[in-house]
Amino acid sequence: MTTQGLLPGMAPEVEVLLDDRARGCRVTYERGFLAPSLAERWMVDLARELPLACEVPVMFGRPTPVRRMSCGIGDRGLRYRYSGVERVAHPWPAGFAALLDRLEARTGARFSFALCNLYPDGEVGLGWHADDEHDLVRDAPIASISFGATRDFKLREGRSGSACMTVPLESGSLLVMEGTLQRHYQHCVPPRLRCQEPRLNLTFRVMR
Ligand SMILES: O=C(O)CCC(=O)C(=O)O
Repeated sequence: MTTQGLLPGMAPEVEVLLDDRARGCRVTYERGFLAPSLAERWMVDLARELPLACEVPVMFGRPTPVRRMSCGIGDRGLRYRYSGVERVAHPWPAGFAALLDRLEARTGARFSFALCNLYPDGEVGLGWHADDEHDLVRDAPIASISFGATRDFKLREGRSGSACMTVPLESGSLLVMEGTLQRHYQHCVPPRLRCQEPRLNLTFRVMR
């Protein structure tokens, strides 16, 4: 895949959306982290090349098929287990070395794995959860790059209650969750029935 548009000169402003100093965590957002034409091309290439498969997570104790598709990509031999699903790393696509370098410069983390989620349309979302699984290095940053349809990302404190923040994640944007965020907050991508376009998201993680 082409890496044109990944040049450091592209980096625009970083917005701090949440700065919870008492708990040592924050969330930042960078619109236009990837050039729009690059984001568009990668969306098509990734959806075509990656072995995306529908998930059957265990919800309320029962395997429940969902229309969201996912797959893991990353360093050889890594696997990620969550909600009864296991994703074994498919090799990084061509062009990702430069992306990983750029994410490292931006976050200080060398990501070893990314979970790819494909939402075919706005009926499909992802429920409240924290990325706090055993396979992840605790408190390492998680970097999320979005492609395609803009979808809301919500954040809430604790494990119940309403959202304290809603961010429309635009194509080519980078959202970074840092510090102890996964211990104290949950996030979700709620359904948006009016949205008919697909969206693809990559969350880069540091595995144990
Ligand atoms: O699609 C997104 O923006 C969020 C994905 C997510 O929360 C996850 O992979 O854990």
